[in-house]
Amino acid sequence: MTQTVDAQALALELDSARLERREVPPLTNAHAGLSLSEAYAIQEAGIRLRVRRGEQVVGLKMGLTSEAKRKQMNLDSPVYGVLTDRMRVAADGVVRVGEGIHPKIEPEIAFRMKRELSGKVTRDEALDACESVFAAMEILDSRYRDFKYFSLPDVVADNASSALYVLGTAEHPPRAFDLTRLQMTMSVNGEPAHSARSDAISGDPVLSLVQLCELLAQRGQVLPAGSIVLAGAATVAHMLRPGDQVRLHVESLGEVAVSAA
Ligand code: 0L1
Ligand code: MG
Repeated sequence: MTQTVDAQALALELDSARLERREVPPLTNAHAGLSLSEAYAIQEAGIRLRVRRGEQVVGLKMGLTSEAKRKQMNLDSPVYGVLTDRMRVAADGVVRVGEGIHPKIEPEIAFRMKRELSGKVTRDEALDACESVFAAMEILDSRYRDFKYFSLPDVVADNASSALYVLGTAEHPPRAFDLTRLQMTMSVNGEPAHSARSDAISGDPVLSLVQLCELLAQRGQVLPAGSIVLAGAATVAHMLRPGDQVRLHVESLGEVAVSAA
């Protein structure tokens, strides 16, 4: 497909906004016809910038996997983004709100892959390729003004709003539990803030892996062995404020927490 935008220049625009912690208008304001394929090319150029500065790609995230989330953001289909080692916050660590633009946090389930997965795979094949499953939270931070008035290509170009993530320390064999029926509750300052069952994630978090492989295949890519995959949020995201103590409990998988400063 012909590229009509300068992916490198637009990636630099978003990268500078992230590093300087400032909001920018959605790319589609100036590039109304931005396609999803061009948006992924911008995302890839943005990741290359980070890798050139020493970051290592460690995995992928699926976004917009729950109906609640798609409604919240007024966007209609799942997307993926890339995770690097520097985006990881230690379990029980601190997220500095002032180091982001307008960060939000959301409850997720994550997988560690033991084998590469590519193209069209079945649920069983996806599960067989997983090493472990665990609780996780994603800290999102759109580079766009007000974190909401954007389109699917805008979100994809902005690495699906990735900022940070925190992984639970208890990893479990992927077939140890029915992953569609786990109760997930994210509490803020000791009060339950958002709850859902794990099938709110793509109907089944394992199907997020299946969808991710299909999306990657459209770009001629595979899901590498060793990757961490955030399967997507089960609920809407919570806007982080300094002082927030956020804890996610996932039935059978355990807990993961961070505090905001
Ligand atoms: O992980 C997500 O669901 C985020 C996808 C992008 C939309 C947003 O920024 O909330
Ligand atoms: Mg997410």
